[in-house]
Amino acid sequence: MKPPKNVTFFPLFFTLLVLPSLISSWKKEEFRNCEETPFCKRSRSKNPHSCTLIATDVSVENGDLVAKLVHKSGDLEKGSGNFTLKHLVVGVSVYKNGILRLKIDEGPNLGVPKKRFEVPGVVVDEFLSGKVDLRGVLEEKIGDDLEESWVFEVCDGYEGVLRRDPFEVFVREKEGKSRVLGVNSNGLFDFEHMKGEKEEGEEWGEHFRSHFDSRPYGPQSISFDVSFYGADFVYGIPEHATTLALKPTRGPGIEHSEPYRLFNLDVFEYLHESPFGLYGSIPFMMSHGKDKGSSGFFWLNAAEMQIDVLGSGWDAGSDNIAMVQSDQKRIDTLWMAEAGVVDTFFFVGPKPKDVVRQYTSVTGTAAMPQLFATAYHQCRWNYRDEEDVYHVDAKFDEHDIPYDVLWLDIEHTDGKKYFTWDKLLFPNPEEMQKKLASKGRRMVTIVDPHIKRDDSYYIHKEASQKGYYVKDASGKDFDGWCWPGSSSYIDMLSPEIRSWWGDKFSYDSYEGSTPSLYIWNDMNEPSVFNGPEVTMPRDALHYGGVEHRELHNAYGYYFHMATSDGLVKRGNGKDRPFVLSRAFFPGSQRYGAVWTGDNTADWDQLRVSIPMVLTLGLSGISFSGADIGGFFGNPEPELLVRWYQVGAYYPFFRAHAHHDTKRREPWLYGDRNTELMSDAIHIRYTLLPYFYTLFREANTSGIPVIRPLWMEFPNDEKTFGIDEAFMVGNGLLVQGIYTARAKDVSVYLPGEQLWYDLRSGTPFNGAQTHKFEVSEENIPSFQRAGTIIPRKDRYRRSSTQMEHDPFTLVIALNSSGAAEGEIYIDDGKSFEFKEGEYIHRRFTFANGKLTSSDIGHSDGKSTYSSPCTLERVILLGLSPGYKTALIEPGNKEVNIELGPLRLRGGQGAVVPTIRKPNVRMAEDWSIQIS
Ligand code: NBV
Repeated sequence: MKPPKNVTFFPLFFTLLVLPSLISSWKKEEFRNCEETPFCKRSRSKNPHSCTLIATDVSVENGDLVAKLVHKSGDLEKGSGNFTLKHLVVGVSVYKNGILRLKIDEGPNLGVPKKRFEVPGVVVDEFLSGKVDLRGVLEEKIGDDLEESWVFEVCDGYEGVLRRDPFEVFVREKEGKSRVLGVNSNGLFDFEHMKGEKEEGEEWGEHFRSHFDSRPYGPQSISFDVSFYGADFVYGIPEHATTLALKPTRGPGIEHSEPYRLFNLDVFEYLHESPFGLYGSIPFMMSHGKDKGSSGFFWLNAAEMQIDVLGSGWDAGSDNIAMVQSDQKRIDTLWMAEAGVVDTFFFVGPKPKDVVRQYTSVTGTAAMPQLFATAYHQCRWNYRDEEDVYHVDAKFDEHDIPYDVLWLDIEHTDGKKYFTWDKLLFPNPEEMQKKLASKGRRMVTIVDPHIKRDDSYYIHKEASQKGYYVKDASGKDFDGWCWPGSSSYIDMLSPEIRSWWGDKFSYDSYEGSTPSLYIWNDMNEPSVFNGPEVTMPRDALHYGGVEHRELHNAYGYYFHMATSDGLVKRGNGKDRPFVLSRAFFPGSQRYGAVWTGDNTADWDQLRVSIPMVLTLGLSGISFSGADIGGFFGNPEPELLVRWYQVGAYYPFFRAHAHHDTKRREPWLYGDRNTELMSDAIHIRYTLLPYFYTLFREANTSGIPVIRPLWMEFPNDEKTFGIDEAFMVGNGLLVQGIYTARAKDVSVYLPGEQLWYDLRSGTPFNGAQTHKFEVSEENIPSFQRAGTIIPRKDRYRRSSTQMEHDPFTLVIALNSSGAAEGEIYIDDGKSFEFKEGEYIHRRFTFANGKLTSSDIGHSDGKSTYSSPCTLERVILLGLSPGYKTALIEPGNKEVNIELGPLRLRGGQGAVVPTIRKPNVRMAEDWSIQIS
């Protein structure tokens, strides 16, 4: 969306009245395609083996392998002016747990006009301290090569190879030497080095529509191919609204496809099936295949990137003599970036979860959210005023629907000046927050990075005086149009500026804020209405002379980081922050949640939300969701209900809508629909203990809360292409309904074990596709035999009010009559869990005995105390004949009865139940049935 050109006056009412009418669906021509992006066009037109680089002067330095890359003929290139780049510098290092890092940059001190940008603050310190000195380095001839290459150990079972001529870096299995992952196996590597001065007549600037990019350092792109060996599919590189398994973008039969673009953009009404880049970018891809399992590749680079997935036969006719063992199946990909350096990470897997663990060991695992944040959020642009807030809050109670957070969008501010309140609409913000807090509810306000250029606005005054804004190419504060009109953007690259920004969240500074207020970062791509492609010009300048083109994709990440750190500071480091961000980058998982932006109220967008959230999850960002109901447009009631039923399983569960849409709180569509939406929300609350345990798993291991089926069943080929069904943890399989008036749906249940319908308890065979009748009441969901799922079955107003409620365990027995599961409990808000203040227990059921034992505390003792007890055990798949249960400690015997399954949205099935064991969740106990 763009405001009219030459607007010099941008009054407030313009924002509200005129802008919405300018908003229309996605305008392709407003955004660059590959053809219009010189580096992309150039890289894409390269032929296999056009790279003539060889690695020379190889040596081991400080435990790394170091080499120079030169053309066979000598120097790299004759530069213009007085500058000749002789070589590129290659560094190969190895880190714990099977990770190889490959860095390539311009050689030092050869007259390069500017040091290329390396993205700070993404790779975590723990990873860096896990560097290992290269072991087992030896020379070996690869294939028919004339010269020797260098081989070294990566980890047990895998070795790395730095091939000299032709230059290539790959990882292979030690035994059998078959390859896993490689860079430049097709010889597409290219590195445009910066030049000194322009030659006569040379033009480096670029035009796009009415915008001009001065490109003061000329072209500086990098591209190379990456091959995933043994792969059937590749996944990852969010954010795109498309399938989970990435479709090829080039190759026989594929015409006019764009590469997958990674360039953070505020895209209006995005399409549900497109390789176009959306709000966030994670240059991480993983492969999966039957033969080799999974491997992964990550390029730490914040410049615009374009990635081609090359379909088989893409190189036909190009004389691409395989540099690789020809019998190895593989998927080739081409990675192209406008600037930056090569800083890449190879992950050997071999299981999907290993790759995710390896990737998150580099960029960090997900932050542990507060419990309230994992519950239901109610949002809309905008809840008008305090009265509206109280009304919505009361209606939830009237309809017995729980919710935890009420959100305020941009209209709550005084003229889109963040950290302020519209005094007429919100005269008593503190009181309002306190009233909601008394029911255990929180509020969220929006804080965007564009700052109104208004001298009476304290943020603007300070930022301009201190020089904290991003500068334009001429060195003046960059001035762009956004919601408040003329705006400048805080330079989030600087740690000093981030810290200043963080201080703005202190209770003293942010007037009207209380401890129950949390934050939403929107428009942080950054969105600039009158900028090229609705963002900041690439030649804008950041702290340290970094050009915007070099860090564009990380701008929103630093903003998210600064906000999240600010919330930690305001509470003296005691409370976990909650910040939702629209833009993201690798590492964003450490700072909070993200959502999939401005989707539309239609069925296709409901469907695509699942692969989008799954992709974010396997790329480290577990805490994500899509706007329930669709942001733009008015969902028909059936769509809204189905959206709640699927959305109840999104890790981030929030309803949201554009201000032009009809109000759509869950009680506005008639009693039946209210009941259905309420059921869906209740399911989430019932399963909160399970979700919270999964959030902890994501926090410790990086494994996402919701997962593709193949992550749990990596050997089952039938799961590799599935993205309409998903796993919640390892225990639940959920299938969405994505069409109107659906009568039946086919669901593939993987694995050899049974699956129990979540509401009826009916068992279904695994390794089969079942056709299920579809009811309006719920969407197909199943518990996997062999798992134990913790629930809380009492209905309250908010998650906070459930804190001391007792638990239910649902045991789904496998064919050996066994099952296991976990529960994680802590205070739900502080960081004390980091000091061991939590309960983490494993439940094991075997030989008729259920036992609870501590995990995660080395001394076997939990220091966190909780009064919570176990009120019910449900046994699915129990053979007949069991009558009693003996509970220890206490030597108490109770009968096994038939009791209701008690999940809302079901028909009241009855199942074997042990009532009131009343043991404490924090303690060791056992229940023996006979
Ligand atoms: O702040 C207004 C909206 C917000 O509701 C939405 O969630 C964001 O994605 N925001 C975008 C700006 C304008 C959208 C048309």
